Amino acid sequence: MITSTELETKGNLFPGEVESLEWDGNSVTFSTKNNVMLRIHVLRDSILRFRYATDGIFENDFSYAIDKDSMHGFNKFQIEEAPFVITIITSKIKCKISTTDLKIGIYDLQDNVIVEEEMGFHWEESFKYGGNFVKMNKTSVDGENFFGLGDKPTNFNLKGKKLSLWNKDQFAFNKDLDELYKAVPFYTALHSNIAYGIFFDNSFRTHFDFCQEKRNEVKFWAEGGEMNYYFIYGPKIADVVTSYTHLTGTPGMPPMWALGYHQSKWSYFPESRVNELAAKFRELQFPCDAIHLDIDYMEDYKCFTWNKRHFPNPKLMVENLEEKGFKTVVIIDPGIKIEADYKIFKEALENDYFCRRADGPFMRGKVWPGECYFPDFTNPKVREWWAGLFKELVGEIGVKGVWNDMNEPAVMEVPGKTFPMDVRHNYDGNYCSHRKAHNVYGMQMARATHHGVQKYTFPKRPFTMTRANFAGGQRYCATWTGDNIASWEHLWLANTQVQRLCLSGMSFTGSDIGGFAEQPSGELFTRWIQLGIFHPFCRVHSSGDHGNQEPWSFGEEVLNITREYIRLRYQLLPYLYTAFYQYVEEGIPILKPLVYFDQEDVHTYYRSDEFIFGNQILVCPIQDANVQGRRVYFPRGKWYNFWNDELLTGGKEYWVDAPLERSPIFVKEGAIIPKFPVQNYVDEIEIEALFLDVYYKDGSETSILYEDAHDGYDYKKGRYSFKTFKFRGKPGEIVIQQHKDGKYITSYNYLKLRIHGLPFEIEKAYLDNEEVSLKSLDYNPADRTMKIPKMFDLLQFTSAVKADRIEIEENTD
Ligand code: MIG
Repeated sequence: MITSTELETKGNLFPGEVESLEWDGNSVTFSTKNNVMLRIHVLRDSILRFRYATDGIFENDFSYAIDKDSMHGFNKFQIEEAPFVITIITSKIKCKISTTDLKIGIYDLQDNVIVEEEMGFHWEESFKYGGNFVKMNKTSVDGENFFGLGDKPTNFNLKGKKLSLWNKDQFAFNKDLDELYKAVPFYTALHSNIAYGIFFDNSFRTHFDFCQEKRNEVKFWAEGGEMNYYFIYGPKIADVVTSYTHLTGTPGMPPMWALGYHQSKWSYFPESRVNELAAKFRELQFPCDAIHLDIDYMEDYKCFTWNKRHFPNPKLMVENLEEKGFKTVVIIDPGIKIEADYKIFKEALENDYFCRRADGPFMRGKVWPGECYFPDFTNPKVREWWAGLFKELVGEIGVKGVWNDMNEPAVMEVPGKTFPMDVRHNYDGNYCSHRKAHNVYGMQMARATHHGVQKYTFPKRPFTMTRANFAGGQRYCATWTGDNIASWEHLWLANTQVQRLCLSGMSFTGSDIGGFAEQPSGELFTRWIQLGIFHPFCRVHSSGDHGNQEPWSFGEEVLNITREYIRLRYQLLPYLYTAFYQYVEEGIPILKPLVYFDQEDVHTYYRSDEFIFGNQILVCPIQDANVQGRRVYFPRGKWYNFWNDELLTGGKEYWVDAPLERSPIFVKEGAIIPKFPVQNYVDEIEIEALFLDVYYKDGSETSILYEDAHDGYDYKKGRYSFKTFKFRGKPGEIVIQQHKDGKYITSYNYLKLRIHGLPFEIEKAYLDNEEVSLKSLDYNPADRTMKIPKMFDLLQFTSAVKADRIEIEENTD
């Protein structure tokens, strides 16, 4: 931490008494006697934005994080004036502003405290850098818990932690390390069954203290810029997270292949080795959709070049891989080798696209290619140029995905492992130093790469990923948790970090399965695959210098088990794709930590191994060596054991057997889980029938299914299919009602139903209220499978002749 003496400041300064008040249809602005201004924007009935200025002047209002489309919206509010307090009232919350000291309190309409301020807004002038260190202290009520903040490799619940956000390349990071690759200054707080979120939209290094220094105080502050934050009311965590995700945006649908299995290593070369790898996957019928090429595909690590000795004809190789069902994904780095006749270097130099130091020289630093200059991705012209560079790689050679690395930005052999603070940035016309641009540099590189890949893969969808990111960067790229280690602790970390990223708006994420550094045992690799199949992004990657990490490298048993699990992922693709659609459309995280699933259950505040994949599958990874089982906490509801259909009642813990070939997976009762047949890669076969696994419930449950062409943009023109299945069951009868929306016609005509846990024998079947023979449905009583035409509205199975006609319920979802 920088101390006051270093800053040569006068210490903390506070707002004075309110002198004037103005408002319009969107916001209320307060001015104090000492020239502090506070502007409160009412963005929605449950979202307020707070901005403070200390010299009576607000900064230019610019944010990389906020999705422009989300800034307009409904915002009706009333103002009440009373002595010493002004109250802003929306249809969900009340915000009270004290006119004596500008402190804020926010309450629900029943006057329950959501959050109040301790010291409130204050600041320290920074003589050294100019501007202020801007600070906020809020009161934390007893029993408050905190979640979110991006990729922190620490306990899921952040209570008692003090953390800061400053993107850093941390090879082989360890648990509880603070600064990592991503900066997401957003958290959700939960107390008294009320959740609210704070998004501190400031790209300087930010700090968060969740009751560490003082047990009743939450603080957040930044080393520059404005105190500019969004308050998001729940009262459900789900409302907070989806609202935040809506504010900062979501990506488009990925091509479905990107949800398949990815194989990577640093590095696969030469071409013959890549081809052997591909052949081996197909020979072993181990599903795989993507092969990643790390930095060795390049000539001297120069971006947008190929090592022609190792890859004499990249276009042909990429085509051959494509024919076998593999997409080629390649890495790209921000450092551009200083080499007078290197085309990319020359172009950037001539156009003045490289970052410069304060006094004019270029920002020079060592990375893989040797000494490099670095494009200023915060300059819109640079982003456009960079996007255009993918013309050959993607447009002509046919690479389908691009992986952005080292964009924290990482620099070797220098203090701080990044640019010095004096480096200048364009920041889309809001010129600044690296202190302000550092945390968004990687996001802006990811954005430029994304646009390039999007442009040249058109009319197909792009796949891009990034290591460094900032709030809102989920709009552009998938991400992974970086250079982890092949250890059991890192398997636990992968689980925690991916869940945390899901609660931070970044659902499309995964870890280096098996561990990047060091060598996993076959057991660790197996357990990691068993977790990784439930991560939205599923890739095995390793540093390559500690032995092989292909699934067949650990012997027959590991190969067979991991193949079974990867096949399960491929079977669950329609289910995962549906969860992805809900993320894209509604900002709903693809993985739901238990506290998100049931915040009323206090056990969930610290039960963070277990999570819900999509809406209805409960997963609890095995995270220790040699175990034969573990205790699993089941949240409310009843859950079927995926492996044997045993039904367990939630709200408590159970011992669950988990020999190496069995990881604990459970399905919510009443769920209808859509499945594909096993494939070696996405769209290998035309699906003839979709499987629907129906889990009996005495009661009702709604399930959904989103489908489209798996690629391309037709889904945006209404060519998708969204189905709602409403299950109702009671002893002696089950009913499934289907509601269809959208214009996409699926290739298959039949559904293959399998009913789990049915407590009676089916005697009669009715399709849209007409009795049909069980034989005509190919009904097999042994495993309760049958074949149903896909377009039904109503299905009914009974143990005896049914009495009445069933009325189709209006779809209320
Ligand atoms: O300094 O490209 O996190 O996935 O294999 C290491 C080589 C650079 C770091 C990435 C890792 C990648 C590696 N890179």
